[in-house]
Order: sequence, then structure tokens, then C-alpha cells
Amino acid sequence: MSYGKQFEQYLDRAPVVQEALAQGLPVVALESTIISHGMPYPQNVETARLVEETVRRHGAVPATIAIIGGRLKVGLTPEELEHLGSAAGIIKTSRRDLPFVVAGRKDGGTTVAATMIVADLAGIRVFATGGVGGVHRGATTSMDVSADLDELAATDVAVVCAGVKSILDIGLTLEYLETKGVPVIAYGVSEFPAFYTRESGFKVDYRLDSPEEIAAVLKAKWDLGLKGGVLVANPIPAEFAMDKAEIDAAIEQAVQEAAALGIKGKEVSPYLLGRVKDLTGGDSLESNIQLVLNNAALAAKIAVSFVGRRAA
Ligand code: PSU
Ligand code: MN
Repeated sequence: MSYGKQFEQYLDRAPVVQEALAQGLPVVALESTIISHGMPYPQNVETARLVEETVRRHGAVPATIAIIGGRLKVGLTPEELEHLGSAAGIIKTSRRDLPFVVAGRKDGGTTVAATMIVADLAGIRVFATGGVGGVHRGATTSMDVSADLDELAATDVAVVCAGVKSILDIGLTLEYLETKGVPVIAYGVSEFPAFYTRESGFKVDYRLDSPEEIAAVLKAKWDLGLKGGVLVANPIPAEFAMDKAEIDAAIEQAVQEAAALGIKGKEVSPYLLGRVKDLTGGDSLESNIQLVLNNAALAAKIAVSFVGRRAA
């Protein structure tokens, strides 16, 4: 083991992922808090499988990232995926949780922040998810800002998402990303999308209309030594978008309940996501699944174009 690569002793790349990385083929990282804490069983495991298939169908190798028995897994077996989606006691693992889950040989679903960290260690530059964390409503007093945002500022991985849910303060989330120097790209639209809906009311400065243009931005950023990630916001396909009034009402109620119950820290996001799903009677779950698949397809296309450029 060479000095500076001590992390390799904790990392298990699945053979197909190892092979793809060695050959310079496109790989797309996928997160696992969405599996352990973001969706109910069995739709979570089914969705995770469909996401992997979608990445393959678009010419890249999927690498779902999670922690099993303290090992940083880059690419899961079907048994590991099933375990992560169905077992009790899987730890929601963000940056600050990682050393405890590893040292304690525990099982963890990795958030966007932790997935970026492990993807970077493994040498993967493109990552697909549903929604990223952000600045919560009321953050001016609660100071509840997801560690995902500082990770985007620090770690060289592009994250394809469907924007952020309005459980967050979308305007403040965009301000924070601007402060931290994180490029935000809206794919094919001029507004930052709001996860369940294509519009949020917030314009972005950079709209790009092809995976190739996005890959060119990634290459330029990292060639210039500009550390950190890029947030690619891909709006939900119109046929799966939700009614804005319905989703806004559910979110408003969930946010008020969370405040009344005094929910804090890492429980806030899972609580809000679960309540929104219950209040919308499962409509939101179907939208959630469809937008994740849409993001997986775009991420694969970006990864294909990106490795092509790197080889050129
Ligand atoms: N937002 C979603 N779905 C999710 C999450 C956020 O719409 O599954 C998960 C992601 O794993 C994200 C994490 O990284 O919640 C953010 O949690 P926190 O706000 O505690 O940083
Ligand atoms: Mn938080």
C-alpha cells in the first residue's frame, strides 16, 4: 500500500466496476440513503435495480455505493442491495458519520455527500440521484444546511439530480451554492427544477441542452484545477410531474409537523420525505421513481461523453 492511499484498505470495488475503471470506461455512482431511508421496501430495491439497468442501457457501468459491515462498497451484489433495502438498523451515513460506520463495522446508506466522497476515492466522476440536500426552510435560525452542499464545493464529482424539494428553501440553497462556487447547470430548461415539478420560480444562469456540453464543462473545470463538484439539475419528465398545489400543501403540512414535533439533525430530511409520501398517497413515490430513472439515463450519457473527452 502506497502512502496516501490508505483508504484502499477500506474500499471494495465490485469486479465489473474495477474492470471498467481500469479500462477507462464510463461508470456512474449511485447513492443508497435513497434506498435505506428515502423509499419504502420493496419499491426501494426494485427502483435501485431499475436505476442500475437504466445506466447500463445508456452505455455506462452502475456502481451503487453503500457501507456493509464497515466496508466501503462500490457496486453491490443483489443480496447486498436486498439487505440494504429491507434490514432494520441501516445507518444514514453522511460525511461526519463515515468514520463511525467504518470503524464500528456497521451497515450504512450513504447520503449524497458520503456517496461523493466514496465515488471520488474510487475514481468515479459522475453520480446520479433523486434530490440533494440543501438549506432548510428556517435555516436562518436553525442553521440546518445539508452537508451535501459543502461536499459539492469540495469534492470532484458531478451530481445529476432533479433539483431540490421545496421541503428546502430553494432560493437560499442556490445562494449557498453560488457562494461556495459550485456550478449549477439546468438541463434543457431555464429554471432550477423543484423535484416533483419542473419549475421552482428560480432562474439559473447556465442552461445546457446536451450531455456533451455538460461533459465539456466538467472537463474544463477539473482541467483548470477548480476543486469541487457540479450540480446538474434535470427536470422530471412532464408526464410524471405532480400538481404543484397538491405537493405544496403536503410539504407545508410536513414542515409544520416536523417543527411541532421538534425533529432535529439527521432525522429532519427522512421525516419530511416520509410524511410527504404518506400525505400524497403514494403519487409522489411514483414521480420519485421516474425522476431517478431519468437522472440515471442523463448521468450515463454525461459519463460516456466525459470519458471520451478524457481519452482524446
Ligand atoms: N432529498 C430527497 N431524497 C433523499 C434525500 C434528500 O429528495 O433521499 C437524502 C439524500 O441521501 C441526501 C440526504 O443526501 O437525504 C440529505 O440529508 P441531510 O439533509 O440530513 O443532509
Ligand atoms: Mn440537516
